[in-house]
Amino acid sequence: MRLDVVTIFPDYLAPLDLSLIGKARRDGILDVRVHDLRDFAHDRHRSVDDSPFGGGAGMVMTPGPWAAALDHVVASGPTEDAVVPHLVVPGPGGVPFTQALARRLAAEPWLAFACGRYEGIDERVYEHAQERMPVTVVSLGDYVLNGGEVAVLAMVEAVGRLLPGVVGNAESLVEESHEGGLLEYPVYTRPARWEDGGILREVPPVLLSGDHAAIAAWRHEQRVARTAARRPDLLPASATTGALEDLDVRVAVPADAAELLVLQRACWVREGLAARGRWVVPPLAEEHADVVAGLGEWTTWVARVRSGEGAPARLVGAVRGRPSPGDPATWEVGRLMVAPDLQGRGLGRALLELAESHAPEGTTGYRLTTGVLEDGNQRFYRRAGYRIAPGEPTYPGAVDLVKRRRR
Ligand code: JD8
Repeated sequence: MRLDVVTIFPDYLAPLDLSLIGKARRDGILDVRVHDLRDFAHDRHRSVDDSPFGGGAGMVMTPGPWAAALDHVVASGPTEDAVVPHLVVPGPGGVPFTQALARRLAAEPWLAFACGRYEGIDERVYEHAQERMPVTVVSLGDYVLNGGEVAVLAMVEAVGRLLPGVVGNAESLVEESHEGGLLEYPVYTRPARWEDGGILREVPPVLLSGDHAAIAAWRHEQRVARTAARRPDLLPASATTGALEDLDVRVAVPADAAELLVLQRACWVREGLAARGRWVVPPLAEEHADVVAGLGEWTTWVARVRSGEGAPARLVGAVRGRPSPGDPATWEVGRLMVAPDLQGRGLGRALLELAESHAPEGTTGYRLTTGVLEDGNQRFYRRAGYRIAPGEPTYPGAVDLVKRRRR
């Protein structure tokens, strides 16, 4: 793969001489060429910036040197596999740089990187470049750097290490974070028993067992737990879809009431807004004491993400059930809630089935209530076999749904 980098700070890219990327260059796997933008600035001061049109702080990089530098790079090709490079321009407003993007770029024979500085590069340079080669503006992350060089160092390493022959055992590329969505498992090496200033720290025994199946299972569990604790947004659907075993599900106790109150307010706020004061939405009208009282009148289950080291286990879902006060053959289900950021992954369905499964012998049907304006919820319950109940709903602004219990 050929990589060209244009910058006003060539020394910033010196780390690419080191370690695996440095070796890959010496092994001819990577052909990295760094160009000094000032070599393409031909005024007395070799200036590459000027004050911004329209005013404002800082300076903007002028188009002339950039156009000349990029044309020089293109003209110094083609490589045997590409006529022009794919130009990657780091910028805080770019598309997020991810492992998936790194994999896509690693499949390209020729990449060029334009490192901006100051307040950025004159916008016409992007037009100039787009007329000659593919251009992608890429951001390393949602924070502000002073220039593109650091981003290029990270991108070249993330892309370069994916090329065959760069990382010794390609096997290790497989089980990494962001490959397959789960974070990596904790790693240990000798000594198995570490004397740390009077504290004996031991390696998890399973890792010393030689039982590879048990080790693989433990490592997967650690990856799910860590991901759930640190990056629930990465959790593949499978991790929360119906897979309650990935979660810590228990019968709620008064100590859970505070978090339950927070979760129910978060899950019913949209319904509350829709009501616009026309009716009371009970979960929003409750205080902590009401939630505690509810734990006495219903059996409530809480689902927590089994968190990794030390991180508190997050309450991500709940549901409750009880024999209907007026008709014990009917099992009432209520307060089904899933943290808004985890909805749509099947956890709600799993919790509904959990509550239904606890209906006692003799139960002939289920009954629950949801918001009359909550079309999504009503569709969800219909998909679970519920139908609108005849007659007046349990409370204003609601609709009751019932389902016969199948034997
Ligand atoms: C390129 C100039 C500095 C940015 C005024 C600060 C990437 N994730 C990222 N954060 N910041 C950058 C980045 C910042 C750059 C340049 C990349 C060129 N600056 C500018 C706009 C606000 N100064 C980045 N990738």
